[in-house]
Formats: sequence, C-alpha cells, structure tokens
Amino acid sequence: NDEEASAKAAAASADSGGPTIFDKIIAKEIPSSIVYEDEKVLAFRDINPQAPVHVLVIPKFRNGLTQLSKAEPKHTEILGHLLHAAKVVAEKEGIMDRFRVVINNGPGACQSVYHLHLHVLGGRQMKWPPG
Ligand code: D5M
Repeated sequence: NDEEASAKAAAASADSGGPTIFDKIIAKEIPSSIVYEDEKVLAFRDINPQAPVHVLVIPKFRNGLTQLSKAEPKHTEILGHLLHAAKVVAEKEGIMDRFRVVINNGPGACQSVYHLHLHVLGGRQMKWPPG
C-alpha cells in the first residue's frame, strides 16, 4: 500500500554527500528528456511521472545543495534561478495557470536523490493536501 511504499522510500536513502545519478544526467552520460537548459540549470522529464507533466529542475553545480535544508546565503541566487526556471518550464509545457512546484527534503519527505531538485507537476487536477 501507499504507506508501505512511502516507508520504504524513506528508509532507502539519506544524504551521503556523494555523487548522484543527476551528475550523469548533467554530463549527458545517461539520456534524459530535456525540457529547458541554460548555463546554470537543467530541466528534464521525471522517469517516474506522477502527473502528465512532471519535470525536474536541478542546478548544474550542486555546490553543497544536496537538499534544501543545506541552503546557505551563498545559494540564494541559484535558488531564485531554479524557481524562475520552474516558471519557464510551466510556460513551455502549457500549464502556466495550474502547476505545482515541490521540493522533497530528507527521507521523511521521500527524497531519493541528494542533488537539490524542484518537481514541476501539472496537466491534471492537483489535489490538496499532497500526500
Ligand atoms: O525525486 C527524485 C526523482 O528523480 C524521482 O521522482 C525519480 C527521478 N529520477 C531518478 N532517476 C532518474 C533518471 N535517470 N531520469 C529522470 N528522472 C529520474 P525525490 O524528490 O528525490 O524523491
């Protein structure tokens, strides 16, 4: 059931600070479906989509941002850039008036990849509260 799946996901990983699969995506060593890219961020489709539109927006240079709880004043520029990129993704995907941006932080929130990422979700009626 959902609860078991969440518990498993939460137990599966914690922040080791080591490399993640997103490094390989940034290096284009493994393929991804890129929606938007600039010098600072990459946006690509989630491999396990939870909505018709499900795009991840990540910084190209992690710079210690394994998760949002590691944010420091030096990260404010990239954090703003990521949010702006999320808007650009929503615009490109045609969901400007009905999208959601999510950041999972830590095992208790089912974070599985320790390279900060924004989930941009839409293309269906979104429910509130999220699970
Ligand atoms: O979200 C991590 C997300 O990363 C999760 O929704 C699956 C996605 N993911 C993992 N590997 C890939 C690849 N190779 N391509 C695209 N998407 C991927 P979290 O918030 O950490 O649970």
